[in-house]
Amino acid sequence: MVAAIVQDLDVGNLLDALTQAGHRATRISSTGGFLRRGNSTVLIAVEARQVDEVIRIIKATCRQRVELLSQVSPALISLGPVESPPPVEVPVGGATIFVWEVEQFLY
Ligand code: 2BA
Repeated sequence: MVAAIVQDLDVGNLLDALTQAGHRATRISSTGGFLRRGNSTVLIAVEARQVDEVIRIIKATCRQRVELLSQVSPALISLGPVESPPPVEVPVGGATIFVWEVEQFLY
């Protein structure tokens, strides 16, 4: 089982490339624990010999981007005008990939 957490901007191209290469995939909408922004988790069950190819496809279709993270909490803003520090740049992606063995696979 390959699970890839990818940015929503990349998931369409990833699903296209996987299906064109003959793989089956499931997209689950997910949320990153750090930024609390939406991302996508794609599950791809393949034979062990196909894992490298799937990882190549993920790397070819998902790229790194920079997200801006505001350092002022909404709670502080609600107290009145505050001088906000500049947002912090956070690199995200291309993809966070997990691979594990599947014990049973039933239709
Ligand atoms: P987020 O948790 O929203 O993290 C977004 C980006 O923020 C991360 O990008 C990383 O650059 C940074 N980041 C995360 N935790 C941090 C921390 N404690 N301190 C400083 N910077 C931090 P990526 O590493 O590319 O991760 C993208 C998304 O992949 C994550 O979104 C999360 O949904 C998932 N992910 C990453 N590592 C994971 C892990 N070990 N287990 C489960 N999910 C993971």
